Amino acid sequence: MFPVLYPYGCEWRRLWPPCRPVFQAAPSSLRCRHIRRRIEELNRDLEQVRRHRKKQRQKRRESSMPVVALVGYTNAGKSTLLNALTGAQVFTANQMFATLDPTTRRLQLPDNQEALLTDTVGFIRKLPHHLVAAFRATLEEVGEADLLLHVADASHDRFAEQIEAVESVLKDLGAREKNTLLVLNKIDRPVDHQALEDFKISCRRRVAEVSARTGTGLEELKRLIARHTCRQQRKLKGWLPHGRTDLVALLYRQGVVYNVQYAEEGIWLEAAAGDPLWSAVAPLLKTPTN
Ligand SMILES: Nc1nc2c(ncn2[C@@H]2O[C@H](COP(=O)(O)OP(=O)(O)OP(=O)(O)O)[C@@H](O)[C@H]2O)c(=O)[nH]1
Ligand SMILES: [Mg+2]
Repeated sequence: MFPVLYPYGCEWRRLWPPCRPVFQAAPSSLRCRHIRRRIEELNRDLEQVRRHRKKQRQKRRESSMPVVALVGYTNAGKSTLLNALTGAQVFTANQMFATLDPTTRRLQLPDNQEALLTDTVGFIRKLPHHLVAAFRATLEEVGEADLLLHVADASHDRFAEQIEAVESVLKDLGAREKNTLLVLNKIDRPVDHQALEDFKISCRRRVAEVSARTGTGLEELKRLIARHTCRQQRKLKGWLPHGRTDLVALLYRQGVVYNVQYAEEGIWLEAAAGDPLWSAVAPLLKTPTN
């Protein structure tokens, strides 16, 4: 059974009480043919979007930069935080589901580290099914991320319930055990300090308190992200051949460099990097023999 179609571009809820369906007057065979054609077109479009996203994810993997995904209840301030951290200009609004398409931006971290920061569709307790397709992209982003930044609205009187709801969705996605950092946002607004303190004691994990609007706590948040993403990286220690300063430059940009010394034997390197940069450098390293 095909659904009734309403005029293109109209969101039916805005048109309530119901407007007249476009195809109401058309003969049923014509209606079916048109609907089938439209479904085929939409499926083709969706397939193209999927292919494009797959390519983007592939590129990200190759770049070896850690991927950080912003997750959280709708309206928690994820997109505002993405904008504040990266200087992006993603659409934000005081409404549910302002974001329907994940956006990724480069994030500059302390110690010359870089990461990719991805926005996602907000979670809620029960997802309306016209949003399931948009949400699928979020699931893919969550699955690929090295670190999840769980953003919560600390000024909301039900912030603890919202955090719980998001954690339950993450559990359903099998992402509960992922490396996650809880970010309590909107601390510039009046908050229930007692409830917040109680929550922090009961949740027993590292929490960052920030205001994406005023910038409070963002530098500390970047340091925490750097530390968390660094854990994903494997250590490199040894002598690189003389000519490979290109790899040193790459490690400065995409990994963490602890020590570099240029000597007669080559370039002494102590660093950390994620795959595939680690795989590119490690075979070239000569480890010291005692
Ligand atoms: N006062 C205050 N308002 C904020 C802060 N961060 C975000 N907001 C506001 O909260 C509202 C929601 O922000 P968004 O960034 O769109 O929230 P989101 O989590 O991306 O929402 P969805 O995309 O719908 O899931 C907007 O009106 C923002 O201006 C903050 O730190 N302080
Ligand atoms: Mg958003």
